[in-house]
Amino acid sequence: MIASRVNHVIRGSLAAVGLFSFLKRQKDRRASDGASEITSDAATAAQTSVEIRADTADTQLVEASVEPPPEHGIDAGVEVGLEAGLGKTRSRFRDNLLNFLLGDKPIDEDLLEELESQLIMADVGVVATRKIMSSLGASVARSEVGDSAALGKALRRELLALLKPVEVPLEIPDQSGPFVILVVGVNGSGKTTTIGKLARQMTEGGLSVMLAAGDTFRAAAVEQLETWGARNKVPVVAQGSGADSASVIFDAMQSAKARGIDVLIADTAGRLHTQANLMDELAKVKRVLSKLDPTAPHETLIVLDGGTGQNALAQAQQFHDAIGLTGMAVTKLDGTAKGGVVFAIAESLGLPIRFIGVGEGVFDLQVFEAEPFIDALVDVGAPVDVA
Ligand SMILES: Nc1nc2c(ncn2[C@@H]2O[C@H](COP(=O)(O)OP(=O)(O)OP(=O)(O)O)[C@@H](O)[C@H]2O)c(=O)[nH]1
Ligand SMILES: [Mg+2]
Repeated sequence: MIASRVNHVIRGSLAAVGLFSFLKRQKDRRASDGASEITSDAATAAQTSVEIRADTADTQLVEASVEPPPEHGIDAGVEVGLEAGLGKTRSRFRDNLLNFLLGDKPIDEDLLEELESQLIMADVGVVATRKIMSSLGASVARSEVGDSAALGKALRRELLALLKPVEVPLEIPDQSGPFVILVVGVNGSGKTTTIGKLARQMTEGGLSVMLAAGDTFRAAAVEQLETWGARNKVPVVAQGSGADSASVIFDAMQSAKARGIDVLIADTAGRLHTQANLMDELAKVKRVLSKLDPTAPHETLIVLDGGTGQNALAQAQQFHDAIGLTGMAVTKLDGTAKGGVVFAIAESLGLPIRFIGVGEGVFDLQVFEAEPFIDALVDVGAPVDVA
C-alpha cells in the first residue's frame, strides 16, 4: 500500500517535469518472455557484429533467469519524501546554517564570516561558497539586505541560483533506435541500484527497457543486474564474467534495436579515473556504440555517492575530462550530512543533475528539482522563514 502510494507520488513528479513522455508505439511488439527473444537476438548479433564478436567468440548471451524476489524489502520501499530523504543534510543546514540567522541580528563582518564557515562545513565547497558570499556581500553593500532574517532569504535565493541551471531532466525523445544510457562511476557509488530504480520508473512510464550487463568484472555484478531485471520484468543482456564490456553492450544495442526497445541502460564496472586501461574501456564502449548509432550513447550518466562529499566533485570532473558526461545522479543522500555537495557539483561542473537517490528501495530515486530540494533543506519547519 505504502509502496504504491510512493510510486504514485514519484510518477506524479515525473509527469510534472514531462519526463519519459515518449509513449511507446512499440509496446505491442514487446516480448512477454524475454528469454527466447534474447536468444534469437543473440544469433542476429552474432552474424552482424563482426569486429566485436571476434573478442568474444566463446561467450554466450544469456537472459536473466533468476526468479523475481518477493515484494518486500527493497521492492516494498518506505515512504521517503525529500525531507526525510535528505534528513541528515537537512539537519545540518537547519541546525548549523540557519539557526544562527535567527532573530534580528545586524549584519556585520562576524555574521558573514560565520555564514561562510557554516556553508563550508555543510559541504557546499569553497568555490560555491565564495560565489554565494560575494553575491550576499554585494547585496549587503547595496543595503538590500539589512538583518539576519533578510540574509536568510537572500541565501535561499543564492542557493536556488546555483541549482536552477542544472535542473535539466532527462527526456527520452521519440527516435527510431533505442535511447542509450551509459552508466559510469567509481566502485560502489550506486550505479547498478540506480539502473534498477530507473528501469522500474521508465517501464511504469510506458517505455520498453533493456539492460546491458557491462560490468563483466564479477559474476556477482551480472547477477545483481539480472535480479533487478527480473524484479522489473525487463530483459538483461549479459555474458560471462571476464567478457569484454564493449562487446556485451554492443550486442545489447543490436538486440535492443532488433526488438524495438525504447531505452537501453548499460551498467559498467566501477573504476577510478587513474585506472587508464579501465577509462579506455569506457571510451571503447562509446566508440562501438557509435558504430551502430552515431548519436549513441545519448546519455553518459555518472552516478556519484553524495556521502563522499567533495570527492564526488573530483570524480565527476575526472570522468568528464576522460570520457565526457552528459548528466549526473547523486545517490545516498538519505544517509549523509554531506548533501551540500550538490551545490558544489552544480557550481563547478554545470552538468545536469538528472536524479537523486534517497534510499535503497526501488522507488527511492527522484527527478532532481532545484526548488523542492532547497525547500527540503531550508524551508520546511525551518526556524527561520527563508521563503
Ligand atoms: N541508502 C542508500 N543506499 C544506496 C543508494 N543507492 C545505492 N545504494 C546502496 O549502495 C550500495 C552499492 O550500490 P550498487 O548499486 O551496487 O553500486 P555500484 O556503483 O553498482 O557498485 P559497483 O558495481 O561495485 O561499482 C548498495 O548497498 C545499494 O543498496 C541510495 O540512494 N541510498
Ligand atoms: Mg554495480
